[in-house]
Amino acid sequence: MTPAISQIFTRKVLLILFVCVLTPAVSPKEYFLFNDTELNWFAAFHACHLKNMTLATINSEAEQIDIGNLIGSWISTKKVYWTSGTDQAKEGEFVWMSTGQPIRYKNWYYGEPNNHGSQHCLTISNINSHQWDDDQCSNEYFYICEGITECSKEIVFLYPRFGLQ
Ligand SMILES: [Ca+2]
Ligand SMILES: [Ca+2]
Repeated sequence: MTPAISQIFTRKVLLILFVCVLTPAVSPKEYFLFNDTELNWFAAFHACHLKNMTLATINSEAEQIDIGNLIGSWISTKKVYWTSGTDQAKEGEFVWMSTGQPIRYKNWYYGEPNNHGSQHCLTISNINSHQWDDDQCSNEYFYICEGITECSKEIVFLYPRFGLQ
């Protein structure tokens, strides 16, 4: 590497470190709402993969707030979104299908999950303060995908040992 290229590379690394790492509250992932087509849960899971993303997971209060801010609150139309939460494998044991991890952080609406009429897929909507509900996986709703942020992609590129799994 010539000194000039090395200097540019170093400057870029420092800039990315400053913007992406040293600034507070940077989440390694980013949510994307898809309000164009309503799909069943399986089709939504597939649709996210086709976009090189995964159906959303919510692992903390901070992520819940992020996703709630994106969805917004009820005005005149109820909007329901799929996440990757499901208890299809074993009734009552919800996991995030996108990561395979059990659901630890929980934000169920009062009385949910109730498995009413055989409900196995986790929705979040613009009513009920974005609290969660289990719903029939064959119903058609909008969906939320998640991907890693541009910052994270840069960091993974420059520092593979910090790679996000
Ligand atoms: Ca269920
Ligand atoms: Ca329910």
